[in-house]
Amino acid sequence: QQNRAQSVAILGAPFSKGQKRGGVEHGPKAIRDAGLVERLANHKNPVHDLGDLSFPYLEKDDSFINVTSPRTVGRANQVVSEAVSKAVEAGHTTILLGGDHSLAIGSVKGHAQQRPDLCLIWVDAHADINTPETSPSGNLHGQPVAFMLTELKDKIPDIPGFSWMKPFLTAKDVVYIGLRDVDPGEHVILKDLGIQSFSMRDIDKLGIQKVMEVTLDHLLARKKRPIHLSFDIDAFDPSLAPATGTPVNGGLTYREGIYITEEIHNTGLLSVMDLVEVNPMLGANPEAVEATASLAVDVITSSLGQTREGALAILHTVPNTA
Ligand code: 4U7
Ligand code: MN
Ligand code: MN
Ligand code: MN
Repeated sequence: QQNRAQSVAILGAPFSKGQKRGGVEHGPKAIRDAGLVERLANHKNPVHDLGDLSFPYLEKDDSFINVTSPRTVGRANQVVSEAVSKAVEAGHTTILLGGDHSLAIGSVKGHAQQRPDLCLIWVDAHADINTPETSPSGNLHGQPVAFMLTELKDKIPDIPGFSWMKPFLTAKDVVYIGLRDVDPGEHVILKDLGIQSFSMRDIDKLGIQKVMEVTLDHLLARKKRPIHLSFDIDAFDPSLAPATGTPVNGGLTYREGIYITEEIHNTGLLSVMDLVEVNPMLGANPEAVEATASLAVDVITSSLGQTREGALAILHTVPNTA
């Protein structure tokens, strides 16, 4: 039932405490204002905008080791996890609008509750696999993957706010695309666990077509299973997506980004998608913010089947003039 004949649910997650810059909590509004729901009006199945989640405010939330706002991020992710799990259970292809990338902990966890055999495609400039000990910043948006992986269980201390979850994914279920800013500790983890990853250099060398072929083969060759796509807008080059907190030069072109999502759509297996790290307070001007938000909309619509060659629509034949 996770096939094409599925309705779509949109969930907003206005949350920013996985990092220290203000504004990313306005990402869901910016993406909606860029016309997300209108652009999905022709979608073959119903689209339900479920509105924004609300997250508990915690008065006191001291750092743990160097991790900032652990209880706030932990509780918010518990909310996300329950909402995503419910939406998937209801039969929706679910789109989570961030918010910062720490939200992926709850999103992937909630998805896995319904689809334990899921695989994860992480499109990002960053690997987001720091442990609390390796993190240079203490920001949880740079650590979500580490919280998910069973192989890293012993590397993650008991962080306040996270007792509700246990690791649930293995390293062979994950593929990275777009990496170009990987911290030393993360590099060791990627190597040690043998995680399949395609850096921007790999994309330069192989081309995006080959990268997607190997990615989908790695994850799906043995068995078809649901895909979780976690898409950080900073995977794109900052010239295309300037309104984000941690831009890194040398990112995906528009065509590479859209090719990734088209190929994922073509599997018929996309089950949940996160679109995160759009920060409308960080563009140099309103045009920069609009460009970033509108790019986010394009990524989402193409993941859901909008094509560049023109879709097979209700109109199968060209009408004759009377
Ligand atoms: B994002 C960083 F040190 N690796 O851990 C860290 F460079 O969700 C950046 O991908 C993390 O945007 C970026 O803080 C997190 C840093
Ligand atoms: Mn990133
Ligand atoms: Mn990220
Ligand atoms: Mn970022």
